[in-house]
Amino acid sequence: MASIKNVHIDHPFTDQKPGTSGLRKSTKQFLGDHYLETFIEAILISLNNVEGSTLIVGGDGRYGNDSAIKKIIKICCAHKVGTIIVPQKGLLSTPAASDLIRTYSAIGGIILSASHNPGGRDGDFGVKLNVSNGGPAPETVTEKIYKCTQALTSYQFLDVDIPSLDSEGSFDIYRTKLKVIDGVKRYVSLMEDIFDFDQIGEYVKNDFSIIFDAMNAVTGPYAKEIFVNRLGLSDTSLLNSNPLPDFGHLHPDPNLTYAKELADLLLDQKKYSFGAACDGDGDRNMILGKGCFINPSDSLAVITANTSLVPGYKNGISGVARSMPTSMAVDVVAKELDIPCYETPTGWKFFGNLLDSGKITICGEESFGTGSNHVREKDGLWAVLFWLQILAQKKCSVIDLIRNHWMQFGRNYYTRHDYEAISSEVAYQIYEDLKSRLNELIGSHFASGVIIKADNYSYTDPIDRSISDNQGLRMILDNGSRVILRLSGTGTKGSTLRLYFEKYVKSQNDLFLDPQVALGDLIFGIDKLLNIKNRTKMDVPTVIT
Ligand code: VG1
Ligand code: CO
Repeated sequence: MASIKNVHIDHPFTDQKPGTSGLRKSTKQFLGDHYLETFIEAILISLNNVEGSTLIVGGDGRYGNDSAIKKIIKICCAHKVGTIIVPQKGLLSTPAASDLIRTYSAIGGIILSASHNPGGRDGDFGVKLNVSNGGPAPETVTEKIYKCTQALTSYQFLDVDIPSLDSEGSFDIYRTKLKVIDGVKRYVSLMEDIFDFDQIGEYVKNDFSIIFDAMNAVTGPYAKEIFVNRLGLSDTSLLNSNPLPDFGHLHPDPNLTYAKELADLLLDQKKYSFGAACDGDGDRNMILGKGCFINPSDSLAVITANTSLVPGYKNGISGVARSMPTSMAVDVVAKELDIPCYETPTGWKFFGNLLDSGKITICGEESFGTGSNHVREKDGLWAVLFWLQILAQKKCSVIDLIRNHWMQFGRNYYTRHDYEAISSEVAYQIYEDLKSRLNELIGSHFASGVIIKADNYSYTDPIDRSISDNQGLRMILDNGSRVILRLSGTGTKGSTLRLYFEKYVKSQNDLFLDPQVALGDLIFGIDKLLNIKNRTKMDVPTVIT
């Protein structure tokens, strides 16, 4: 007979503060006694009324996924959660989780992922909480959870054996129903509702060569079903498509540094017409063409400009939103389409109210994230299919598509420089240095312009009027150029400094430069101002996008 056990711990864990997207720590820390358990207990307490409710649980397959899911089920059973839905093998991408929450009217979902951070015993682990609209928990909820952990010295669990999660089935455990479902089917049918698979299939089979890199993470099974079984491509169009606990030592962050194998195939060897990759939990995407990389900010603008070509959006879009550091390329398109464009802080949770209220249909971030109102998360495979649908309709190459876009709308040159895992003290000094000088910078010359605005970005949510301060330091020039500085909220080692540079160009003669050259004066200017290379002792950033 299964019984509920109460576990007491001596001291609460005081470091369980969720960051930009969930709680992320080293795998070792999460494996420590009671660490995961207390955080889950705090989530269930903070959600209110979990008794009898439905909860979605799964993860990106990284080291510890299966055992963490089983621990969570036991704690949920003790809290008398009504139904727990777990996809087979516990594999669940973040966008698919968002969809399942909405489909099953669940109270929320727990996604075990540290997203684009490396996995394995020596990597990172994480817990993302999504709420009943399918989106990441808003700050009010994460604050409540954090506060709860500060005083939490006990948790409860049902002492019972949990059945294997390897195959579909339905199990009664104490007062809870556990349903292990096919995790891929429902997501793929959602994609089929939005896109014309027949048209994409015809195009990619006949005129096109395509390669998709799942980075040994969660999108492998979804990609196999979509690209091979539904669109009719061969297995060889998939790279790294078996989810592995350590992602095969890959860093599952789809950018030019960490998805180098794919980048080389497209940019150096020019082997394929189209290439794409997704991150650990499947919410990010990188798009490449033959000899051409698509900056994620441009991707958002191209998607927005072409929604009429995709069946799911043929009735029009209500508006768009981008995170503050994302380039204003999408603003230019929104103006042309005469639809509103909102600016939000970094992190998908800030799009939730705008999507729920119908004010926006499409949104995105410079960090390889794009999505729409079909779920409440960024969605990597959705973005890949979106690009394929546009290309199938226009029957053009990726490079022609982006060049034509710039010729029509002008180009927002854009780059992000990341200084990863630097000393927190140095990062803090650089940040505080700029913060303290913001006022005096207004009116001064910088690069090829004059600074007309320098502030610490603060956001008031247009729907619930909640205020989020300290969302990034920004300098805006009289010629529209912007330089932004933020500290990452997803890293687990030291601090990561992010610098964002943007410059708008309309003249047809200046559209095809290397962004590092086009933005050279801004890049030089910020280093001169803050002495970044010297202070970090790094000649070049860890990652340049
Ligand atoms: C980063 C990105 C941000 C994104 C977040 C979560 O946050 O900059 O745009 O929403 O990761 O993405 P930060 O605080 O490190 O800059 V994921 O795919 O890691 O959930
Ligand atoms: Co992610």
